[in-house]
Amino acid sequence: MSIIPTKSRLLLSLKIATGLSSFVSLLAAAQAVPEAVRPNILIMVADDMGYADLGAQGCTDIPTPHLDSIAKNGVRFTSGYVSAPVCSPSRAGLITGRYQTRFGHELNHPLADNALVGLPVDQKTAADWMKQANYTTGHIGKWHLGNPKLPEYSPNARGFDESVWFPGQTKLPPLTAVRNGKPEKAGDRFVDEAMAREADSFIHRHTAQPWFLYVSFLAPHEPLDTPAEVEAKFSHITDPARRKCATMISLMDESIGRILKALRDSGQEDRTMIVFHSDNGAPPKNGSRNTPLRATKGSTWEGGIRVPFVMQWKGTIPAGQVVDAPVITLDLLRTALAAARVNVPEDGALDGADLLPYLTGKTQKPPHKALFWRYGPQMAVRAGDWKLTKALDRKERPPALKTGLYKVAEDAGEQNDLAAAHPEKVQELQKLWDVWNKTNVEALWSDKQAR
Ligand SMILES: [Ca+2]
Repeated sequence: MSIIPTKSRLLLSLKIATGLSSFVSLLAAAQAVPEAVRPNILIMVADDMGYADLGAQGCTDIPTPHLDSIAKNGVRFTSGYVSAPVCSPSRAGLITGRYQTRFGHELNHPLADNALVGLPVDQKTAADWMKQANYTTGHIGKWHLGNPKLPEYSPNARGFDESVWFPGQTKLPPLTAVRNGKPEKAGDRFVDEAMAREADSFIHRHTAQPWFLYVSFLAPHEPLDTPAEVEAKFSHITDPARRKCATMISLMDESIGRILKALRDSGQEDRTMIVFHSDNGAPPKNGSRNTPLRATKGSTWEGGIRVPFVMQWKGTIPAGQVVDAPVITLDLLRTALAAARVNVPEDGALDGADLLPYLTGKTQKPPHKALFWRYGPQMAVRAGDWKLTKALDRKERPPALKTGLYKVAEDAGEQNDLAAAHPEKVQELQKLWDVWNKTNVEALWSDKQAR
């Protein structure tokens, strides 16, 4: 059986037979995405980029035209969440489509990429799911789901046909890329540009069969490494950390521009679902900003878990949408599987929602009744406009856990604690969280950073 869907084959043979490429392009556009086409899935993730640092979200000192183009061509989620406020558990949630607290991946594992532990091997990853659906699967960039040098935790062992891992120690030359387990030197001037070059290659090499590609950038996480000639463009920014952050985000955005161009040049733009989000909010010191959200990375205040989040799928998801309904990165796997026409058993295998019915106007019902977080002693639940949280604000001295009830749909900065005025709401949300928490297990390892 051919791996090229019927309508694609038809268009391809028309194109070859007639040479009327403009006619075929028009025909393809008119049909939007043909039913038989299973889209490519491209998920791009920034590391520690704050909610405010997106042009489409009002940022004025860092240009992000390519990220903004994704929002313009598709959707910008104003309440887009990750499932944890730090790197590793956030990625564990994204890559499994499950609350990572269900399987103990609650905290950053010790020693980062040198860990002896990692994403539990009994957990099925997005790459495993997509590979079963005959997708080609690729990983490029950061990993942080276990030591990639250990056979059981490497990206290749977790469902990825191809992996180019970039260790995060530095973003400047000399760069090391670990391709399918074998280290090699990369000659690029900045690590995110090296990732874009790899993604460009992947996209051009895989045009016949649908693919799933996870591009995991290192910007703007510390260290604040920047090529001097690029940083010079931001010399008007006086705060050094902000200047370096602007440089890194700008370089990442240009890298994303190269990846989007590869999709266009290879004729795959309309059959690719593209997502970009940050893996957690900005930390206190990398120059990125969460304004107007409260607090930072490492907390279940909004500044830790609400992130820049945009998505496009031309011809299927209507363009120019700004969606305020809460969504979470756990939704991405289920949405990708729905797009790939994979049936998911209703046995609790996945926690996310398929976003397509909501984004295409087939339903007005928001994707979620409630979203939940547990991160060590911190917790949060968001249901509709409301959020109940017990969280740590690292900017306060001394940092201390605080509880509060906020109408976050109106009070994104979590300034107005309504717990005393609405005890019944506190009780309702706490009960929701308690029921959800019964599905969680104890953290598999400890992390003193968690509080
Ligand atoms: Ca991170």
